[in-house]
Amino acid sequence: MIVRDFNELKNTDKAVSDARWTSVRMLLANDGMGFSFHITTLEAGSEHQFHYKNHFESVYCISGSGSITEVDTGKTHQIKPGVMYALDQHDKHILRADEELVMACCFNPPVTGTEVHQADGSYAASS
Ligand code: 9YT
Repeated sequence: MIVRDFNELKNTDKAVSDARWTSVRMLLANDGMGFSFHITTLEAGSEHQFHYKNHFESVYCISGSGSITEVDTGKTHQIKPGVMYALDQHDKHILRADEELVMACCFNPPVTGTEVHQADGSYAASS
């Protein structure tokens, strides 16, 4: 069994930050679960374009409020606690945090922890 505490990991190298978001990686590829599990916090007022071409991702809102826009259709969905979205089509999307958003995220395949966002908003496929 693996048991980890967000409040301990947030002060270690398992906490990764980029422009206006921080993500604590609770599970990574080398944990052998077949998915990675992250708690991502997006700053109030921030906007992010992501496109996980090489991963499926599902995201559950723990706290905060904002919206997600599907770039291909222009459709926007409100995000609030209890809402989940799953990028089952590797959907290119824009995420907006009206208030600070805290999200629980799963990636399949799992991220290794060393990925950085490429210019197109994706993470490279792990080798
Ligand atoms: C909310 C969201 O898309 N989170 C993605 C995960 C985060 N960018 C990370 O852990 O790399």
